Amino acid sequence: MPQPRSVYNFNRIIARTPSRSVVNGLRAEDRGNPTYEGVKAEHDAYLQAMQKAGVEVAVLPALEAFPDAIFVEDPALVFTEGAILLRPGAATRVKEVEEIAPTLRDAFETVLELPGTGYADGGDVLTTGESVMILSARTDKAGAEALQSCLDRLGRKSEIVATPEGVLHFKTDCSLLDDETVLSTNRLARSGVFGKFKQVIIPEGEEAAANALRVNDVVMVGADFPRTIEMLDRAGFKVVPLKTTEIGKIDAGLSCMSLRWFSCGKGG
Ligand code: CIR
Repeated sequence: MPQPRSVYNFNRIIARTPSRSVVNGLRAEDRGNPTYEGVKAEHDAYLQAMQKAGVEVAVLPALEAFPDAIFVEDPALVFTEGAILLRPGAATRVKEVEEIAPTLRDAFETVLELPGTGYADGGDVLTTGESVMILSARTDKAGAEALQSCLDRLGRKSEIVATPEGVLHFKTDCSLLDDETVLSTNRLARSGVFGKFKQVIIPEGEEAAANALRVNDVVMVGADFPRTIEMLDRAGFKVVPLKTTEIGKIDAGLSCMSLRWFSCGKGG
């Protein structure tokens, strides 16, 4: 019998080397370009932390034509049961799906494609015991419903909830700390989406720290957020601070740089 495991137990990830064009990555508000060297260093440290957390890392080559392709979380979703190819809501990112599809077809026996014409970004999906799905600037109603039909086929329950105005991706503002606890910004927690969870609220002024990432025993947190780090440390979590200053300039955080799943061997 397989051991019961938590949704944050992963043994494999897929990541993608940043391209030099990453400096032109999409952003809602311009705070200056990130540097390629800075992004690369942050990405390297992230991959090292993943290995240390016990995960086998596959790294795909850089794609110069797609500045945001380093953020592999958005064009697809992966689970032990299979993968889903999505349709990102940003026009410049739609073709990232074709780029990642062959890798997913090699790694998973079941690879579903989002039906219809709606848009859905992986960054809008928080996988808990259920999968919480969201409408946001990037995921529309048609995309969210199409994604629900795919999740059904993989045997995953899901719900569609609303992201507050001004939040790019659902996971921009929250992450899972353990099976029953979420880390959330105050604005997202106030919207009432996490009714059944224990909620740990990000200290005011450190909202970008909400995109933390629980992987096995550790919680990866942006190194620029000392109050969040201290709070989680005191709460007993094993915190691994990682620099996100450069990727933060293009609206990214720690979850965006990998597709994570627990592989039981063949077919996922
Ligand atoms: C974008 O706007 O698409 C990228 N610059 C950032 C993507 C962040 N991805 C994520 O939160 N899952």
